[in-house]
Amino acid sequence: MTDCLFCKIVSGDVPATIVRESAGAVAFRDINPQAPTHVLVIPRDHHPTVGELAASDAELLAELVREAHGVAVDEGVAETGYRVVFNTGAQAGQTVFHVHAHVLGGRGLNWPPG
Ligand code: DGP
Repeated sequence: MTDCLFCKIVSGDVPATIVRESAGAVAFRDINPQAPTHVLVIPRDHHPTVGELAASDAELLAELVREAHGVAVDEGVAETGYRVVFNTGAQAGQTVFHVHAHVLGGRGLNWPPG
């Protein structure tokens, strides 16, 4: 999609600090980190939400989750604990409608989230 911010990160038209790539996914640091590790994992192809992605390409969703775990291993937070979050819909805080997994770690994370 031409006016999608995260599609532009995939194409290289918008710069980002990319930390990991796979055939179907790209992982880059969040511009406004909420934890010492805060990385976004996105599909190269445009899908708006995790629900739509689950229905249309479940294998690609599995790849996102594998990559999220890979980020946690690379960042050294897999053993201590990390969180994977898909904000879905405006009320849940989704602001960019290109599905993305937030990978958060490196500090204690409260539950329930706000
Ligand atoms: P969400 O609110 O769940 O849709 O998350 C969107 C995230 O995207 C938010 O944590 C901030 C991040 N973000 C927004 N614009 C940019 C950008 O231009 N570059 C990077 N690296 N992250 C961005």
